[in-house]
Amino acid sequence: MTLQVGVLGYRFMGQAHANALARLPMFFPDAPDVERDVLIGRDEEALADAADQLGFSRTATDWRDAIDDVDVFYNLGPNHVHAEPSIAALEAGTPVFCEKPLAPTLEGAEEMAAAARDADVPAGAAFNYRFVPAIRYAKNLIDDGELGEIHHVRGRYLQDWLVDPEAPWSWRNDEEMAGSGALGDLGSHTVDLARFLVGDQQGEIDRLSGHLQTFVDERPVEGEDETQPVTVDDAYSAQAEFEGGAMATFEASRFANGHKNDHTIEIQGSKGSLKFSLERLNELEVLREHNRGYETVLVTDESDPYIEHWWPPGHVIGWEHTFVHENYEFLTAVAESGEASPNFEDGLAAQRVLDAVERSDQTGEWVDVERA
Ligand code: SOE
Repeated sequence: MTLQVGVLGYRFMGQAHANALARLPMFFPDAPDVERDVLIGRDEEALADAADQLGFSRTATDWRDAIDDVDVFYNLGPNHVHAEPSIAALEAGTPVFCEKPLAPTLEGAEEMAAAARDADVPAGAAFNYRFVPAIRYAKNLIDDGELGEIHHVRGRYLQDWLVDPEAPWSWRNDEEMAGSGALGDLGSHTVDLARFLVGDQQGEIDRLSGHLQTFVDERPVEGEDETQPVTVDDAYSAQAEFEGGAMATFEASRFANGHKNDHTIEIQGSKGSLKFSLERLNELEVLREHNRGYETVLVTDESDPYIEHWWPPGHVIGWEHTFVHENYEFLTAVAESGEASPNFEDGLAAQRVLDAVERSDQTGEWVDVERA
């Protein structure tokens, strides 16, 4: 059976996922067959061009016309269009795959997770960094007890595309459309990785203290003689505690001059430690013995997670491959009527942490992360 896929959104994420769908049959022959069926957007002309370029058979300017007409619905639009179409698709019994953060607000994420619970179909959350082979390798080390009891988690995600005050305004700078800024866009990834890596041992993030900052509060609108207010954070930081007692620090910025897409995570445990950097995503630094220093493990062997599908050992893979892996897992869950992982519950759990950072920033105090 061929899964007909409907995709809302054709810019950055639309391209990343369309590329992944095209690569699947070439590199993952056991993946379900998919057809890039309908591309959904509002601007008819741009949509037609994008459908042509990205290999979709047809277009629709209203998601309502497409959601129960396809086997899978991908919601890759801006954050404020995540909830309504995703909930409607789930109610129509169509599996949904949604970009992160799940919604602009915790309330929206709760509604989406509730719709996913009621629906008997997979609802996947797009945390692509879980699908970096080195991250899977790290998770296996932690699960096998090689790091012992986890004491510290440090995650930071640094970009610098807004450091110029003349950089144009976009929906990512607007609270209504995005929910939050660096916090939701970047922090959601780091929080998800932290949960993914140590959550089985340490449980959820229990409480935290957070801080948000906006450095430039209005920006020019591209091609127009006006500015728009920036109503989200440009950067956030937080210190947190897991239920199991591990301490965490998190940070993200769009003003980290010199850092383009620098996502790092470090974990220290009683028996060992590890360090990962997205800028060197084929490597993992692992410390296995106190005082013996870190060894660099090259995660490019056939035996490493997902690598057998690509090139001979040492022929590195990149950022776009993470999308292929995540599409493979999600579509396999759809074809086998299995569980998506990560799913909307993971999206909601991350959103509870984002919400706690915002509440703590407002009160200036430590706050508890909301519970299920
Ligand atoms: C832009 O800040 C962005 O593209 C995020 O939206 C992505 O989730 C992240 O992977 C890279 O940066």
